[in-house]
Amino acid sequence: MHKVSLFGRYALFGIEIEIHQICLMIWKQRNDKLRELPEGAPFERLLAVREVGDWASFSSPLGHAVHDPFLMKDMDVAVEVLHHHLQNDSKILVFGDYDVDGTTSVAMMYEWLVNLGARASFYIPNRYEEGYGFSITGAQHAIDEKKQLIITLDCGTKDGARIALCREHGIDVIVCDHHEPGDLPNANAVLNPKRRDCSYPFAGLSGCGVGYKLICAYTMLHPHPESHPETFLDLVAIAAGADIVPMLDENRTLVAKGLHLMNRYLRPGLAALLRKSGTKRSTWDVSDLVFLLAPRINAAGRVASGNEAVKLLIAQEVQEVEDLAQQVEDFNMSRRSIDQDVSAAALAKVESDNGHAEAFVTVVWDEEWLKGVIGIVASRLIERYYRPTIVFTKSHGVYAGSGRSIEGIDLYLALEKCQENIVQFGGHTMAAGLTVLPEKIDAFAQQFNAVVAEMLNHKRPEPTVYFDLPLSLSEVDMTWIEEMKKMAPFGPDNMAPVFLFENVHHAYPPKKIGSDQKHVKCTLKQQGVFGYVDAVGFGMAKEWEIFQSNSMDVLAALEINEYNGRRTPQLMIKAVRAHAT
Ligand SMILES: [Mn+2]
Repeated sequence: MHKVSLFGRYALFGIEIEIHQICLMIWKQRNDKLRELPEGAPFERLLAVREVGDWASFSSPLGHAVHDPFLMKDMDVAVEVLHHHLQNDSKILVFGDYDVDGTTSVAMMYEWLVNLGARASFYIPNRYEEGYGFSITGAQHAIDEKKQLIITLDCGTKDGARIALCREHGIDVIVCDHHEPGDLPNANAVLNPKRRDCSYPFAGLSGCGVGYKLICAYTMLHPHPESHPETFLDLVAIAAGADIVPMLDENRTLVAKGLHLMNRYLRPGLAALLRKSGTKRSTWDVSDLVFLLAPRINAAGRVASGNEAVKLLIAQEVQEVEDLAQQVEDFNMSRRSIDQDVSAAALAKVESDNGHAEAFVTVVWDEEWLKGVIGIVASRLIERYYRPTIVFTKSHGVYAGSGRSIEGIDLYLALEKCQENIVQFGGHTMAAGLTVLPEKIDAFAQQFNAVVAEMLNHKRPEPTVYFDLPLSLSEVDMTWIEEMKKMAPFGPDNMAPVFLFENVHHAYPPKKIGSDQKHVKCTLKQQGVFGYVDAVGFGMAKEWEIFQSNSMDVLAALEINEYNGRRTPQLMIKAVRAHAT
């Protein structure tokens, strides 16, 4: 089953979102800053609209140099501290978040340290007992175990108090993070490209990407026969795919290299996970990272513990790999069913809330909901209502919430403005986590609504689906579709191109296809234009009525269909509407 994947701009976080569930979408040209459309051949126009710049360089991300890691603030100190502890055979604790970014970073850093002969161990906090970030239990563990160095990955930026506690006990701390910084913790080094005082050329790295930079920097200064940073690019690529970071600049290079590596060699744990997923594919792209690997790796931390994910990513022994992969697959199955139940319950709650129709946000809570799925549920509620959304559950006496946002609303900023009703919060523009005292939950919901209403100027936003260019069917041509593929890897800020075809007609009656008749296959033509083009709309049978009409507008990506050795261009339909005359 094809997923309407990277064309949507919703927070995916490794979860399948079908964007055409939102029925009233505005169709909009992606780059509307351009006063008039560029001229020329279709591909030239596309590159102009995308403001790609130097195509020769953009189209070969594999060949790109990445940035010097020492451009990152504190990198020199981090390498020095790390070197000191490796020289002294110190006890090192690798601490990371329970999500995909965190567990891949921990697997990477731990494996690398072990390869160098270090006395390393790793620690993933329990989502339910400890919550997000460098936990007090984790700090206490490091103190009790007499660790001498802690490396935090994908967290730590906002954990000043716990880091200070460890420092008081003589433990050195290196933070590798990419979350929005507030007051910086007093760690020996805080590696975070989002620091205001960090002049690293690219702020969009994942947490795993930041950890990778530390490994690269160390290896530059202290080469070691067992230190091969590039062997971890598979993990860096998965983290970037799962963590909704911009697929631009260095991330495109790191992801392209990671996929290149995975297509030559798959680490045993990933091979096992892909086998369990039942996929028949033999080469991997970003959507496999996002839809096949990320949800499974995430499921461990959602349902049980992220430790199993780390163990699987570093496992080598055949039976151990098999057992762990099965366990993770089972976690993913139960995640799915819990996710469905909680989503249904949350929808019912919102529907029965009389005030919701007037609100600018969706805030919903229930003490019984599983904390591990509330972020996914928030994403699903956005699909339905298209509003910034926070879903809370109760955890250790407080409401713990997970929020997702829509285009144009910086969730982190919105929460910052509601601080008087929040115990703790952290995150990014499109996703964040927070805790709220039970007696303040109503006040928070009201204030959050007021803040977002203000940010929206009290105008309800309309969900928008973007296309790059209007095209004529006669311009659909194999040669440039082939060339366009070099824009990959696709992801946020570099979505796969989508085109508008106006006033198209059926050359033959359209057909419903697939075992469940959910998909549509048709052949399209345009008046006054030479040639027919085949088109497929996955999951589009629900728009059957529109497909019956004489004249449609279509938003579609362009792909090449291979059938019996014949290669022909094909429209992958993303949205349809009746053509307005
Ligand atoms: Mn992250």
